[in-house]
Amino acid sequence: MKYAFPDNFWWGSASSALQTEGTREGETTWDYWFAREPNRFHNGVGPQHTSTFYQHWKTDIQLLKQLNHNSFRTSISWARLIPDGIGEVNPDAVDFYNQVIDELNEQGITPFITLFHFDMPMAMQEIGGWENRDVVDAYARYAQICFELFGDRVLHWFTFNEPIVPVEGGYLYDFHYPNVVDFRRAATVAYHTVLAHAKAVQAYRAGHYAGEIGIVLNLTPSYPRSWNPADVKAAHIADLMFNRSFLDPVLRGEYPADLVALLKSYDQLPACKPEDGFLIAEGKIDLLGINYYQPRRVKCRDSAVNPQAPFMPEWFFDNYEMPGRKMNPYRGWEIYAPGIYDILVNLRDHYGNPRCFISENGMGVENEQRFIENGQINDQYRIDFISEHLSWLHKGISEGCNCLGYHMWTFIDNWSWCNAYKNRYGFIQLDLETQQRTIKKSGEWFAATALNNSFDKE
Ligand code: BGP
Repeated sequence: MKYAFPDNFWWGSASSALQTEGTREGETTWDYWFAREPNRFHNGVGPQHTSTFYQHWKTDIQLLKQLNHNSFRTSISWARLIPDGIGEVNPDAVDFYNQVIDELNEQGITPFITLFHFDMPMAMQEIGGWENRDVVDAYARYAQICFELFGDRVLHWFTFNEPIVPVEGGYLYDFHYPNVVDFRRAATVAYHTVLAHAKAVQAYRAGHYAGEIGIVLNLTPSYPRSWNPADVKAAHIADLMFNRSFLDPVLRGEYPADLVALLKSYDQLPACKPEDGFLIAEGKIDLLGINYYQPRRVKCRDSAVNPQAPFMPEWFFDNYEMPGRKMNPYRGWEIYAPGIYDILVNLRDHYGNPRCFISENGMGVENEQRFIENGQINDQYRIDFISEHLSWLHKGISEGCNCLGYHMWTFIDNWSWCNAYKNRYGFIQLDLETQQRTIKKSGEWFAATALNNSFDKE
């Protein structure tokens, strides 16, 4: 069967500043943490060893072109642009981002720019990070500076990438700095991130810039083990905590009442100011980026909660291992392509069918060298993964969902936070020793699909 996509469908990929650029003036939480606990990073490889985009941006953009990208998302590094977070703008950073943006536009590749992709300037973390409302204001100033500097040529802005991940990693589950385990502080961080998002949207609207502004959320559809009411309730609470805590404010301009009531009953609500509600209502977006990697399967808890243990989302559900699920064993994530369709249908039916696109989807695989044939990685598994997801996305579009594009994670194999270079996601293989780039078979497949605006699949 032929799967054809609407005209002007966005074909591209995503990356982020910290994971690709390398060499940087401003310190981030990642640099700080790596210097203290290198053992937390796979093979002790830290954020200075990335795919050298700062040096190779021009040839890398040529490669994007070869992959027939018509759009590409990356982020601006707040710490590079304003090394102490709040002070002077670094002119070298302005030059760098101007060159990248201009070159993308010249090559016919529309730049999609994220303002914050997990890379908190250390100077901002030192004053409390997202727990401090001064950091919210500093971020709003940074966002406004970006709009002024680049807003004439960047028409698609994203305030945050996966804002729940620093909440989970840094304040609940110990996989980002500052390695706190405290739900109330996590809720404060999440809440202040929403305020920061809303302030950036407000500034963007006030400046009457030419483009649109949105956010990128990692949506994990929450599937109950069964239709038993106890399982359904567990899935509902997981959905409130992990999806709707950001989805509702940015699309509806308010939090779900039952999430607020639940947290209130456990005394976990952050401190709110009366004017916050108006601000959040002004944070409604033009465009939603959806990162989809895996579903969340849950069931009602098997055991009673230990009241001495820290309050956690898992007080309300157990994770459920569905028999027969298909796994990506390298990342430990379930592969479930229909999830992409379920997300789009949920947005269509419950959120007014917003303009949206898949801003990340992908498959990280370890030791891909074993698949080299005639000098090229034959990653047929990645082609199968993409085409399967695209076929479900196609079904969503054919049923009226407002999905405008598909971006893969990622372009060139890059540095993946604590996993460093363990799993490779790229269309292009990176040789870590020589920094040589070689297009994988999936890159060729994607280039053809983008060129034809369609692909064939049985
Ligand atoms: C997303 C992030 C990316 C990227 C990707 C792959 O959550 O937006 O930055 O890293 O996941 O995940 P990982 O690198 O953890 O394997």
